[in-house]
Amino acid sequence: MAESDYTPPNVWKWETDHGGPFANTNKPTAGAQFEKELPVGDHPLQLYSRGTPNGIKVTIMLEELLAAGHSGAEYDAWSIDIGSQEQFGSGFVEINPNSKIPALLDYSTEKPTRVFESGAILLYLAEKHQAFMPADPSTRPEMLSWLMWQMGSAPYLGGGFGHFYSYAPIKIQYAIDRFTMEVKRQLDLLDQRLDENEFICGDEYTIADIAIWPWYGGTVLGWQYRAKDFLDGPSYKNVTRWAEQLYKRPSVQRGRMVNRARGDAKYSVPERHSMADFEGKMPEPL
Ligand SMILES: N[C@@H](CCC(=O)N[C@@H](CS)C(=O)NCC(=O)O)C(=O)O
Repeated sequence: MAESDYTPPNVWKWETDHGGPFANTNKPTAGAQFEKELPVGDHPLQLYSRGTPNGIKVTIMLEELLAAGHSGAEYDAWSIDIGSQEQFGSGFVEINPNSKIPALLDYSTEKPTRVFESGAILLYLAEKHQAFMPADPSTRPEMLSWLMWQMGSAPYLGGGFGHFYSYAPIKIQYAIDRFTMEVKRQLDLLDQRLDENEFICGDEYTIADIAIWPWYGGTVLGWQYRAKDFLDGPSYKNVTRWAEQLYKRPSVQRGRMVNRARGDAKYSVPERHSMADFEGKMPEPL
């Protein structure tokens, strides 16, 4: 392995350009950077998001709730252009001080309720509508365990593997090896789990599946970082079976289209305010 000629200084200093596609987005400080109000639609739930794996967890859940007849889950999905730093506008920061999509505002409560962090939003919606949580309370800790597993693990896949394999301006073998190892360990874990279980929590489809699918399903299906071959995706047969099975669900297909900002326009619904927004659109084929 090549030696690096970098020695960390005693105190790190921020340079405005560290390179890579997120050089303009990332700063070592938090808080609003400019004044900007958010739009508000007619529905009880206002979602401010983007069609990334963390964003589509929530739109899949909302589409599932609506398909299951929970009319209180009607929502407006507004697009936050994270590439243009809209997540640092004052209105968005009021809902999510961490400046990351997705963020939800629920106007059906006495005072509007803000929820940020995709896992918290899934749990909030599941509890509110008593849906996509295990019916048997004794299975609930299993669902919570996998939900928290996803929230803790996906940053290794996204911020670690995806960043160094796909986005970093230089390819660093040490970093790619380290995060590839961990991601393959995670995929092996899921593969073993899905060998004995139809869904993550057994025979019930829950928010644990909805949280895990966009990241790990997206990886074996070849959407995340185009790394299906590099990670030998097809060798994770059970994850692939589960990922394909979930993508047959119309709600998952619709959820993946909402706030999608890249690719062919016929696969994306930039903003969602009603079912009519899906007219003329179709899910991206596998
Ligand atoms: N743990 C957070 C992570 C959210 C997150 O990282 N969102 C990304 C898009 S997937 C984002 O908003 N990035 C913009 C930025 O980092 O400034 C969650 O699950 O909600």
